[in-house]
Amino acid sequence: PELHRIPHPPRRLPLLGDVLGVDRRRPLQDSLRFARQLGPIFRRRAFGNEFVFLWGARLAADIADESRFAKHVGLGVANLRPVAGDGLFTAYNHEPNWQLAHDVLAPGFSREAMEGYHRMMLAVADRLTGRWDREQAAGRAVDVPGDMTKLTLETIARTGFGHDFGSFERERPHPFVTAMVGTLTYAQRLNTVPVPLAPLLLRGAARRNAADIAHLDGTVDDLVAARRRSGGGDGDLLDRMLETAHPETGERLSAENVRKQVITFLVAGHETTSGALSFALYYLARHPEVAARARAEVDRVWGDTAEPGYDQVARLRYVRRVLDESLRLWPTAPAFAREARQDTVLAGEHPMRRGAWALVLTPMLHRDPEVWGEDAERFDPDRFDAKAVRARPAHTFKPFGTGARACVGRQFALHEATLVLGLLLRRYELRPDPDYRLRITERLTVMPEGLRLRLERRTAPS
Ligand code: MNH
Repeated sequence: PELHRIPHPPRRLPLLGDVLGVDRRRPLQDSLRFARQLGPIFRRRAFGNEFVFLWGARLAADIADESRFAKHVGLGVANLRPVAGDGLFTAYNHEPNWQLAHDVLAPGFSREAMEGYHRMMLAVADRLTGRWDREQAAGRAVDVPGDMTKLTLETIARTGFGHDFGSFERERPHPFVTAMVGTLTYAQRLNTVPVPLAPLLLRGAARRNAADIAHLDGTVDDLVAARRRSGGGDGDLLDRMLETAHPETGERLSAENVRKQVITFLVAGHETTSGALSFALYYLARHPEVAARARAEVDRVWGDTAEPGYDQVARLRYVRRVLDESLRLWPTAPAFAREARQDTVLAGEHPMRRGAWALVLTPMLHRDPEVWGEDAERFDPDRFDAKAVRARPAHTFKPFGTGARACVGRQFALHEATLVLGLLLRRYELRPDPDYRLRITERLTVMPEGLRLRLERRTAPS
């Protein structure tokens, strides 16, 4: 966008830019603070580059127009190219492998496919409750983000790739997770140093990052080799990647592209869902009246069926609203970038050249008082009842991004998370630590830091 009309922080340093008072480990939370000071569109300068952020509902709705704007692969997403290459999430719009992989893999998220994953999701959730039962019996608090990460990694690995990481059989995170967290953290850190100096300033970190990437590659190559030896799974994502030809062109994914897709889906398929579940459990523990209502719904809809069926998950309307409201306040992929496809004027006000881009700051879009009211900071799942949703303008709730490049795993994530919240609400009462204050860890994604809960087993009805 044309910059001079866009506000920026008042005190800028030469060369360094808007770095006063910022926390290099929390770039998102700094941007949220700037957003509150500077309004619906603003810019931050870092080492000579200007980055435009927007969050006002009118601007966000206009930049969602797919005829004039598209996904921009920049900043954190671009920094992940060495990890995920031309995989679905990091591919440039013009790369042919995007359309090819999209067409081949999207049917892996159809309703029929999802129904097939349901039993496996239940089986993984069973391992979580097994662990939580033991922790509860021993009088220990559970590590919410840690255990949600075990759950969501096992779920995507099992449903998508027929693979078992054995996360619940270990105390510490699986080395795949440690390597993944390393690469996400590194990709975020790259944004906080001048590009030409990165090799110097981040030399040690760059070496560790290369080792992390090698670990991810190695894990994936083993997994693919095992599948090739066993000669095919049951039509899961990995089968699609390896066997399925494009319905029209007959083209297949190359071996190198498969490697990037497997990494992409193992990472994108669990990290953000883990955060979403963790925030939802945080809010449920903090709002016993909401938890009671959600639990009553689970009891009513599921009764005492041992294993809820696929259709019984979608019927948990209120639990789903709890999840939506958690994703409103803390969308776990907290920004996405959009670029102009041609010279255009954003919202009738900001001229943009072809290729110019801006970041949509979702947590602020989701708190715009003009859309969500003066109490936008308050947790209230009723904002997502059908009537309230109909009354809201389009493009005001965007936790899964927008347009052709929006999240392909959305239904997968929502089904998994609603199912697991239902199972946990039915089984436990959640007891928060009264001294816990929400703190957010950032590694491109967001997570509640150090969240632990105590559990009580419910006696009825299960
Ligand atoms: Mn997901 C793209 C958020 C769960 C796989 N995802 C996106 C984008 C957002 C997003 C935002 C768009 C990013 C951008 O515009 O640059 N995703 C989420 C959230 C959750 C989530 C908040 C859980 C909650 N995502 C999942 C799951 C999977 C998945 C589960 C896979 C099983 N996501 C993807 C892939 C893309 C994506 C793949 C890239 C799609 C594309 O560009 O074609």
